[in-house]
Amino acid sequence: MNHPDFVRLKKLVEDNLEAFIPDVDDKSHTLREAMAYSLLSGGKRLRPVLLLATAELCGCDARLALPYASAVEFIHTYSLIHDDLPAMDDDELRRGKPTNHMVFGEAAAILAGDGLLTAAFEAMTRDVLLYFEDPTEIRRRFRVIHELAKAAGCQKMLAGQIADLESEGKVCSQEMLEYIYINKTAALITAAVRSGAWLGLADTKTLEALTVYGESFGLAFQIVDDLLDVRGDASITGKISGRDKHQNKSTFVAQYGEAAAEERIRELTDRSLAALASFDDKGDFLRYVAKTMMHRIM
Ligand code: GRG
Repeated sequence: MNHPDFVRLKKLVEDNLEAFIPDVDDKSHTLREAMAYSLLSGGKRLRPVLLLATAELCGCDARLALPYASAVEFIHTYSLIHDDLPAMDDDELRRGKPTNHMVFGEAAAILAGDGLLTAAFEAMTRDVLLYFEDPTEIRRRFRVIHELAKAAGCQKMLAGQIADLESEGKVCSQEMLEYIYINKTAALITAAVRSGAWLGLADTKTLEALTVYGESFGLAFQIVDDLLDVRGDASITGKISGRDKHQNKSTFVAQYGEAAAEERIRELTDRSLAALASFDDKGDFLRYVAKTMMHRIM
């Protein structure tokens, strides 16, 4: 992703992310080290960049959106740490480095994930406290907190994860597979896109268009991730390839093949672009992100 806006927004995220890790006592420095290890070990920063981009698109200064952009990356990183644990996907490599539990042990990795999830809500609510006298300012921030809580919670990301774990070794219907992908992956991406819109006080039509964009792009993103797992090069993906087959995962590619996966990615990308039809050139960056993601595998 070398679009100047991606580079600019990613830098803004990276320059500010560490400051949102709460200070900890010297006696618990391992916890902070484990949190910082995963948070600061690279990653595309896709979700926070999307949040900042839609905030700007809807008229909110990206700097004001930083606590929320950081929060979404904290939540995403927590999910990766927990997903890599032996009790879940049992992975050894993430973002090109040993996974959190390989370095700090399982107990510390669980706590680092918990710490990041909690810190996300601490960062956002601390920001709300700055605006406590102004109902409009509070309302737009609370919308985001509610949005991210729902996306990370038991109706979405966790629902997708449990269904994913329970589908191992089984053949799933396309409906079930997409249920898993929509919740496990697309929900947080959609919430990031919608959060920027809430911060910009977007109207209903804009919010609906961005929701369709986020859902379609998020679903395509997971199918791309499946294809990369089959075709991938660990030096590009930062993960060991072939893990889905090894774990007997029920993925779109495993069930329908690579050509069908490519076709579905194309359809979903077209749908995400169509959702931006009324955005004129202000939607160009979001169009770029959707197309670039599709071109990772085609
Ligand atoms: C374990 C709480 C918990 C939730 C699990 C999101 C999730 C649900 C697990 C993470 C592992 C996984 C395969 C998620 C699918 C989404 C995905 C493709 C994640 C990787 O996202 P990228 O490519 O990663 O944006 P970087 O490293 O660039 O941030």
